[in-house]
Amino acid sequence: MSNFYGLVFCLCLIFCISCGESSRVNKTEQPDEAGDLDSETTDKDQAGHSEPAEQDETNDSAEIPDAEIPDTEIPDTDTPDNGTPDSEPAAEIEFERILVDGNPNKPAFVTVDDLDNDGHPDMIVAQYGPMAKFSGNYDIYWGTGKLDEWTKETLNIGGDNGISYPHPVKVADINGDGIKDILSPSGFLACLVDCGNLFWLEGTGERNKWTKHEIVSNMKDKYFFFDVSLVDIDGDEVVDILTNASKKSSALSQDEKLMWFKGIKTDTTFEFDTTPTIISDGNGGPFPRFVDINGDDKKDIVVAQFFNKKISENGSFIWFEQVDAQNNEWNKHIIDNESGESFMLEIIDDLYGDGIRRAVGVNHVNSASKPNGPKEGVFIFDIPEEPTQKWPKKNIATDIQSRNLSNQAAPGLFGYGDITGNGLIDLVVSGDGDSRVFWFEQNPAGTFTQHTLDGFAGASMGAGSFGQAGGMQIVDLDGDGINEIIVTLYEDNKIYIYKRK
Ligand SMILES: [Ca+2]
Ligand SMILES: [Ca+2]
Ligand SMILES: [Ca+2]
Ligand SMILES: [Ca+2]
Repeated sequence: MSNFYGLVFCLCLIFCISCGESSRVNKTEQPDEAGDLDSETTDKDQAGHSEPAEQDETNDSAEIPDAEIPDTEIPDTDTPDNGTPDSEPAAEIEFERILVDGNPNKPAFVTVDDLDNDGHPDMIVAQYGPMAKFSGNYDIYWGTGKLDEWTKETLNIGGDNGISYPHPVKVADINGDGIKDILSPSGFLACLVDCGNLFWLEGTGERNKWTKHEIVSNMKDKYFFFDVSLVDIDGDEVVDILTNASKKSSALSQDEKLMWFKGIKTDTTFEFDTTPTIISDGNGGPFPRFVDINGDDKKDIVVAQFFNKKISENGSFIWFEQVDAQNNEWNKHIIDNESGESFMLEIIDDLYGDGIRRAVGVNHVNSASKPNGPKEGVFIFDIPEEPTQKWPKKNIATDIQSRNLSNQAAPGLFGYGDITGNGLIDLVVSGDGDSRVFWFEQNPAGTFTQHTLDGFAGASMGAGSFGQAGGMQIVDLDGDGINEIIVTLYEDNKIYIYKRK
């Protein structure tokens, strides 16, 4: 571990020395490094050019996450129309690709927040580290207001900064003392070294100095945490943690447990209960969201299910209606059970600019290895008047297919926001098992057109591949009123920002 910390420190030095150089590289468009960006940002269909993916046993191939395709055949009711869109987008959008870090530590996720309150957004990047080491870390990229200038510093969690599979942090003033704090979930898959951990870092007011508070350390029975929400579950006006513990210690042993940890505050102290309240033992998913679905002023929980062995029975996308959170009473409802294993579901108010709330979800399947299974999809759900009924959906993906590798599935993480500046929400979607990153342009309202942001189909894992990408944040990083897109590449080990030309 200490050697690993030394290695990270060395990389920091190299990065800072090369900051100026990397910005010059971007401006002069080095083809070897960046490829021909202009050609990559056109919306041509590249599926016809894909080469068979090669299985590389020796590669670092941590998947995000691992796919288990159901053995039962599920009727494919959502086969997308593979024809060309009815209308071409009004104007072709091109992007400049800016290299933030050409040698990070296998980045998987990013959280954006102005951590030091200097007016410049900072990026906190969850880095898995090389697969063989089973140890990652968080790096802060301190913002300067310029897209090509960031100062990298390892998040100082005290002593040994190694974390097994760190996942995206949440930044908030958790204890209410006016200073920002950080909450970290971590752990993944077989948990060979360390399994699920939850801790929060209490801000001291000094830059990158924190007091660490453990909540869960090396969770028993090999459960791990993907995502956390800081929300008040029980309505006592003290923040709690909503999360989900997933398990996949072997193909036969996987599970989801939806749970929350109560925040306990006195006049002088704040802590989280270290014993969770289990909302569901057996149903849940990586990214639960706390939002009132049925309009009764009690917030409910929506989630995409992944580590569940009976998805077609238990639901690809589900919600838990809050009956009485204080007494832990919730009713499960199935949104859709025909999409296979699924990754994320976001409730988005005013998605089409018409004031109506809808939902966007992605599944996480492999139709190359399971041609009769569900098709890879990006779904828009209408929320019915009576949301306990199934939610009608349409698949807006026209060209996503996982590489034909047993541990891969598509698509993956997505983000939403206005990319083009027309006031309508667009999407950025990691292909994950598909080795491209996509964006979905909304124009006109309610119509999405899929584009490849970067990468090419069928890329082998490793250098140059946009597979297993994370980030997927749409955010204005330089304060010019135009949103950028952050993409972290696990396979290619790069961090990029895409700026609209
Ligand atoms: Ca800052
Ligand atoms: Ca605080
Ligand atoms: Ca509470
Ligand atoms: Ca901007």
